[in-house]
Parts: sequence; structure tokens; C-alpha cells
Amino acid sequence: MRILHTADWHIGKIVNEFSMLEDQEAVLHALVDKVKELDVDVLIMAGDLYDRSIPPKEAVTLANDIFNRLIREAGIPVLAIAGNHDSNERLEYGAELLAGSQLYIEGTVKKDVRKVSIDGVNFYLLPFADHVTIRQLLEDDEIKDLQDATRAQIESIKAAMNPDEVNILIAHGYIINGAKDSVEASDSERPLSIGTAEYVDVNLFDDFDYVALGHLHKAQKVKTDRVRYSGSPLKYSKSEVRHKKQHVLLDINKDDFNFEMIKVEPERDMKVLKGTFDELMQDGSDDYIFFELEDKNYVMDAMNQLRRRYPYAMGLEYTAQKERRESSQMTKQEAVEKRSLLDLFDDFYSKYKRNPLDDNQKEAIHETWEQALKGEE
Ligand SMILES: [Mn+2]
Repeated sequence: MRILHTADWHIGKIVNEFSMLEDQEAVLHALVDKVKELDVDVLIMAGDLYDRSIPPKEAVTLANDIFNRLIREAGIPVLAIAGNHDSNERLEYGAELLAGSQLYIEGTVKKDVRKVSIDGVNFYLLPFADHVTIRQLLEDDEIKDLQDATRAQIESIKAAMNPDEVNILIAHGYIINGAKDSVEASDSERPLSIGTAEYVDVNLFDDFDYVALGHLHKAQKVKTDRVRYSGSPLKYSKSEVRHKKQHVLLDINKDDFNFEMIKVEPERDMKVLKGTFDELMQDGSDDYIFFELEDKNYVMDAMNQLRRRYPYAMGLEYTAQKERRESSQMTKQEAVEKRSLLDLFDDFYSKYKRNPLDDNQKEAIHETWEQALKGEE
């Protein structure tokens, strides 16, 4: 079976006051063209269809057009789940009726995770929900965070799963391999929980043939090639300018697994341009631009002047001044690291007591420190 895995469309998103709708329209229609060209059998959208729980009407129209084309024109089933930006209930409106037309939209989390079987391949649809919702649904007081909640959901899937068939999980969350920095996040992903950890360990998913993830906007694998984020189809923040946006094309059956990245070609790229104001004013661009100005002094009305040559300028910062601030902080940090503990304590004591340590006190501190170090060994 040939599957195209996408996620995080965030239709209707506004980045630094620029609506992304036209760019989304272009890349999503190009996506349908790719689906037809590559003879894709199934399309996955792993959450964050919209950017907001109540999307603007133009966003709903675009989603409707794209789903219509995928199902009527390309003739393939579409599997979509709600992400943390979507409204679970609104996304699920009409879902039972739409399933009759092969549009499978799972908005709200269910006690029994929804399974859709297409040509012998099983898809498990796990829409995003917070751990409190899942705790109440499963009536399981042991669930204290998203990791516990996901474990409970996966265990219930596994209890009825046939390992001889192809089993694919579609989920939306922050999946890591041991450490938080095992995957790369961006600035446009909203936190999934407040007060408890938002991370879920990838080892929970070992029994699936493939896990199609949404949430992180950078295309990346987690631990193995069979657990992947497709990433968003467009750059949605300055932190994403270096990303290569793509969809994942999978060929999968029980004995065979191959994947390939399908590059997304946006109408407008998003870039960071560095230089002095005068240098930048000699050029121009129709891309989305974040400027990093190297001028030592502020330039009067810089952004408005730059906009004449860069109509899609999104932001501006002065890096020379930022570097100066950072380097003075660095010097302080280095200075602290170079001094002895006794010196530092003496400093602290003098400030607090308004008297320096006398020799006896210094001796006592020194001995205490030595003993503490021995205790560690
Ligand atoms: Mn998300």
C-alpha cells in the first residue's frame, strides 16, 4: 500500500500579521496533484488541520475543497485526526456520515480507539486529548500525565491487535526517544500540557509497523524510520527557516517498508537575511523575511523603508546589540566559573553580613567543602 503522510496544515494561520492562506491554498492543491501523480492509495493528516479551534470561514472552505478533490478527483480515502490546535468536537461534525464517503475524521478521543481497515491495513486513529480527559474517559486514576494516558490507550489497542497484519498508528503529540532534545521543536508549536510533562516515550509504539505523527513542525524520525513526523507543509515561524518542508511517501506491507520524502515547493520561502541596513536596501525579495540588522545604531523607520523592497518583511532585530548584551553576560558567567568556591563564598558572606570572613571561618568553610567532596566519592 502506498500512503502519503502529512500533518500540521494549520489552515488559516497568521504569521506576524501575514495570512498564510494563499500559500496554503497553493501547497495543498499541489499536494492533491502529487497524490494523483504518484498513485497514492491513502492520505494521512496527523492533526492540526486548522490553526485555531474556530477557524476563519476561508480556512474551512479551503479544507473542504482539498478533501473534496482528494476523495472525488483522486478517489482515495483520507484519514485525519484532531491536533491540539483543533476543536475536537467541531472537527468531528458529520464524521459518521462522511466515513461513508471515505473521509475518516476522528475529532474526539474514544474509549475504544477507532480502527479503520483499508485493503487489509489497519489504521488506529488517536486524536489529541489532554491526560485529564483521557483519565475521565478510561476511569483510570493512575493516569497522571500524557505518558500514562498514551500508555493506557496503546495497551487497549494492543489487546485486540493482530501482529500478522499491517498496523499503523496516527497520533498527535510530543514523542521523544529518552531525552527531550532527541527531537527538534519549533516556536510555532503550542505546549500540550501545563504543569505536567508533555512528552511521551517512543518505546510505547514498538509494536506498530508505522507511526504517522503530527505536532512537531520539522520533518524527522523518532528513534527509527518507522516512527516519523512529516512536519508542516510550510514554515510557520522564524525558528523554521532552515527546515526542508516535505511529505512522507510510504510503501508498506508486512514484509516490505520503504519511504521517500516528497519536497514541498512553496510560492514564497521564509528566510533570515543578515547585513547592515544599507546593504539590505540594495537588494529586494518577495519571500517572507526576518531581518537581522548588523548596524551598531538604530536606523530610523528601518522596517517601513525595508518594506518598500521586501513587501513580505515579517520581523527585524538588531544583532550587534544583542551580541553585545549576550557577550557581557557570558563574561560574567566565565568569571564566576574561574573563581574558587572559597572566594565566591567569601563574596556572598561579605555582601550578606557586610564583613569579610576571618581566617578561622575560612578554614572552617574549606574543611566543610573538602568533607563534602569526599562524601560524594
Ligand atoms: Mn500541534
